[in-house]
Amino acid sequence: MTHTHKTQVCIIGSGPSGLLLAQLLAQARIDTIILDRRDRVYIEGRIRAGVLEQGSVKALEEAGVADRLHAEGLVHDGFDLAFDGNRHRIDLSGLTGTSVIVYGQTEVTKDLFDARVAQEQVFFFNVEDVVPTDLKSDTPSVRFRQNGEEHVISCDYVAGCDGFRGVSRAAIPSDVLKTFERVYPFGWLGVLVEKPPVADELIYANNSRGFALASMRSETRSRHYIQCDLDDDVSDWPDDRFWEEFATRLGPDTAAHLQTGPSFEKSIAPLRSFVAEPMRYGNLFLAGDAAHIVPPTGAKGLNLAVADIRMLSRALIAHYTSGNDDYLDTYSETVLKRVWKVERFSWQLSTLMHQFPENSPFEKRMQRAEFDYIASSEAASKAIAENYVGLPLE
Ligand code: RFL
Ligand code: PHB
Repeated sequence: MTHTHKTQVCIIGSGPSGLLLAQLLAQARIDTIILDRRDRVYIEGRIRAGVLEQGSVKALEEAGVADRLHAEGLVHDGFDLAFDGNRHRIDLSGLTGTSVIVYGQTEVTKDLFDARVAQEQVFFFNVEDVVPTDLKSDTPSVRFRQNGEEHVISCDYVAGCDGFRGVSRAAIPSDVLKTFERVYPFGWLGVLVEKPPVADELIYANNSRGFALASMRSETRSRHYIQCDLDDDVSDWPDDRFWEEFATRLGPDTAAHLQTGPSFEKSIAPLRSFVAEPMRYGNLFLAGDAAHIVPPTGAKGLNLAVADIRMLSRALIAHYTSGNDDYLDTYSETVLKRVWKVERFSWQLSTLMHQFPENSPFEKRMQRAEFDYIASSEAASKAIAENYVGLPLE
């Protein structure tokens, strides 16, 4: 027996993109169903991004889920770039008049889940074999299995918010979809530790042994990363080895303030730049990691997902409240313009701040010259600052 369901927008994926879209649509009384191949505990446990642009904060306010963020988030007015021991502060507030907020993706996800559960909205977790169909028709549907039972959801629109390895992008025929990709020759090893941060602000460091980032989740919890080899495993990095390498890369002056301790999370993520075009096929709309990936160096992955969702929710709300489809029709084109600018920034900062095995002595000198230029030029620092705090939506 097949269970049938009906909704206005079927959202595939319950990460930050899918959850935020559902909340913004709920505010406009638009009905949604969310499905995910994992469950809430698993999704909330994924340790990922940590820095929110003001535009992302505004979207969370509009979704009615920003109270804890305002109470617990840390406002950051700047961050440091370091190069072989020299430090240069990017004064975000002074250069742009704007700051960013340090608040973990895990917390954003928790707040969104709480809001949706409080409204008794529909989720299907642990679903399998999700297949979006009839996407070019006015009555698309999404089929899936849960606990061995078949389900089909008929809807007006499908939102593909199912991340880089989801099924939504794959539902676009290969003669329509164009993809662009750069895979970086290293990964990031990240640890969480219950110790105060090294400094009040984030430090991104390029050292001859590789990149390091000193970040945080609160005044008592730190999140640190180092560049590692792609074939490294977390078991290659016991805590002692991590702390020694991290301290070396930060340099003695900064490392003097480093408090070490046992890590309670340790993971390795590959670095990739990726864009899929177009982000619409019939009545399927892609958003977030389902359509694009950035390397984490500019802290843009989550913010870019939120920016997509702001545009997609605006378009769906215009359709349902005034019958105006202009925003739906221009969604892919408008969003992709900004996506490419953010891809450029993330690629540029990643290229500046990492050690690339293939770099010649000339390219290493170019990296150093670029750092020296940024450190000596307000214009160059401002270009970094305005990208870091977030470009306008359109
Ligand atoms: P997500 O968070 O990947 O959520 C997608 C959801 O879809 C579900 N799903 C499916 N559901 C149903 N059917 C299927 N066939 C499905 N396939 C997948 C998944 O279970 C999941 O729940 O995408 P979303 O919502 O677009 O959010 C994007 C952000 O999560 C992402 O951009 C950032 O986390 C990227 N990112 C980072 N960004 C930063 O700004 N700073 C970071 O430090 C940072 N670290 C990271 C990251 C991404 C990582 N990934 C994807 C491997 C570290 C990692 C490890
Ligand atoms: C983090 O705290 O996880 C973080 C912060 C800044 C980045 C990437 C990750 O650029």
